[in-house]
Amino acid sequence: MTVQTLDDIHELAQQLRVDSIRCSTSAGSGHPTSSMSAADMMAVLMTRHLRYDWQRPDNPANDHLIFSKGHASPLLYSMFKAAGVVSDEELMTRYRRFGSRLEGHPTPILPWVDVATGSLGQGLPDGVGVALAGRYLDELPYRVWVLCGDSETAEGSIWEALDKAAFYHLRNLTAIVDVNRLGQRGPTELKWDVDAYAKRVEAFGCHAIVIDGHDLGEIDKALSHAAEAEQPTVILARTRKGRGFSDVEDREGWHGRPLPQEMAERAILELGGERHVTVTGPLPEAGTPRAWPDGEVSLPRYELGAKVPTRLAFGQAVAAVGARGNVVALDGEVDNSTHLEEFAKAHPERYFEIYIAEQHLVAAAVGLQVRGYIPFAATFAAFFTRAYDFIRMSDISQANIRLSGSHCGVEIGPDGPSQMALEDLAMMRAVHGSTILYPSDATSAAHLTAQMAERDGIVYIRTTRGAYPVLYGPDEAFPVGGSKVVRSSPDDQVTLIGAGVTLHNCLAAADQLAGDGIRARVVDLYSVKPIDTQALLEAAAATGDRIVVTEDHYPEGGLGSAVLDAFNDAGHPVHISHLAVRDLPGSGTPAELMEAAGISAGQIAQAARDLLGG
Ligand SMILES: Cc1ncc(C[n+]2csc(CCOP(=O)(O)OP(=O)(O)O)c2C)c(N)n1
Repeated sequence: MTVQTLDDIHELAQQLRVDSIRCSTSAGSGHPTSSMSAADMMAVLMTRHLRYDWQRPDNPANDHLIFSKGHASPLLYSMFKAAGVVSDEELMTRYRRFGSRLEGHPTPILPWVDVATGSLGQGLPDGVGVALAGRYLDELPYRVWVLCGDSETAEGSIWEALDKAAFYHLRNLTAIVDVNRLGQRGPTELKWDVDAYAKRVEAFGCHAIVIDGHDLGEIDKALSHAAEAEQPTVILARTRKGRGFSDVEDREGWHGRPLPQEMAERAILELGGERHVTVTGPLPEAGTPRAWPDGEVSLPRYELGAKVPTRLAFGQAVAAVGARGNVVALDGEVDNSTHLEEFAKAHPERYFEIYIAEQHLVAAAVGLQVRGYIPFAATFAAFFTRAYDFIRMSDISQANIRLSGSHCGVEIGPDGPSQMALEDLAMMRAVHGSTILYPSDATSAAHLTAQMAERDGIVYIRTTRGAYPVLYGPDEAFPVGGSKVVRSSPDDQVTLIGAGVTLHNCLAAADQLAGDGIRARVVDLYSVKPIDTQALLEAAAATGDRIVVTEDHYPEGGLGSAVLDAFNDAGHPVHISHLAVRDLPGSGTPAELMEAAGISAGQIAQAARDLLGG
């Protein structure tokens, strides 16, 4: 049947409820009541407002629909059934089953899903990123619709997102908050106080519309208003959890519980039985994204021996890579420290200031890459720890994002430990499929930055605050997964491995050892993940398995762990001498702090002597 009138839409909404119950009961898990409260809104949206070509999810003119409350996947997948792209059989037999694309929470394995959700407070921030792309880059009139839970709005990231949406005048963004009064364990903080929500939304600069989320006419009007608003709109819809089945409607204790078979049968009866309505909603008008022309990428060149911080080389290189029209950059209000300001100067129209909101920094990058852009987001490495759940989820989103963390380690000196990243390598190594680059000089930093643009997944570069000598000529190659033997001789006795500032300390240590007649091989491990296992094995073979690894990072999960894992995985376990920051640092000069941490040149040399038995 064709769904046109509000009566037809009511039928569709009941179908969405029935299917949400059927699929979760058949799976034995899922969130039917969270789906039922939002079914009326989603029925009106997909019938009259969501301009989406279901047969062509890659149509650039399509609207975007994001379920920030990803646990309402029964509702989303029931919409896919109603759109005719998922069969009733698949929904009933595959939902939440092993190997199925209909996972417990939505992921982009499904072609109609942009981003993975399920960790609450992330879908709306991601949607802001997509809306930024629509308004400022694609220059297409598509809209971004995001369904949020009311308990979800306790997440600060929701308010970071609304703040940025208002700042960037994202009138193409509509959040629909399903105010069903209940969260997981009971009532939410604000219950049905929709006026309090409205005040908060307006205080953040967005347009608030309060409606009865079960009145189809009101929903229709609100969605039309949202499309015409000058600012981002937040629809605050008062609803009832479990709406449509009296046994569970507005009752506590039914969050995340499928209905037992007998209850499901009664619920389906009360909802008017099974239906198999298919909807054809509006299609987007044809449109092509603005083309951003590509220029020539000409990387900065540095003189051997010149002292240049790797963070500066990163900034200059990313500005150069910005000659490619699809490269964009996002700053966490520290671009004069990370040197991302170089990109801002060169390409202001593809630069987004996110201010001090690191979760949003990552989420906006994820949203931008949904539309095919290549985002580089930069802040102090320490502050990415705050966005770790967003980084973790971006991996599940199969997102391609590039992160640059500056000011790593005790090397930053007087600012003290609050500004020092000493956990970032461990954190980033643990991300599935991530790439981690840690250059020691400006030339390698520039080349690795350029390669970041080419590489899929979560790509992280760790940069250093201080200025150290350029070690490599401008035409040297730095393949990801490689390393450099910076110093060697046929009769090396010990291998010193470092990256970033510790490579310079290793070189100084090798000089000291040479004074004692000891020959040290020095390896620049600029690619922490993937790691150059072959080079490590060769160095171990050449130096009798005598290896010192030194890192400006806590001992757990960093360079030393990466080296040990590589040897272990290669079936050649070794015992290394591992110098790392083992005590809580304070303030001081870089030299004082590295000495206190035991990672200075003198301490590396001593560790080498100890390995050689004297
Ligand atoms: C960051 C995060 N914290 C906790 C959870 C666990 N959780 C899943 S759903 C939920 C309650 C959500 O309530 P609400 O946003 O009101 O959505 P509703 O199901 O009521 O529509 C919670 C706490 C989660 N998924 N993500």
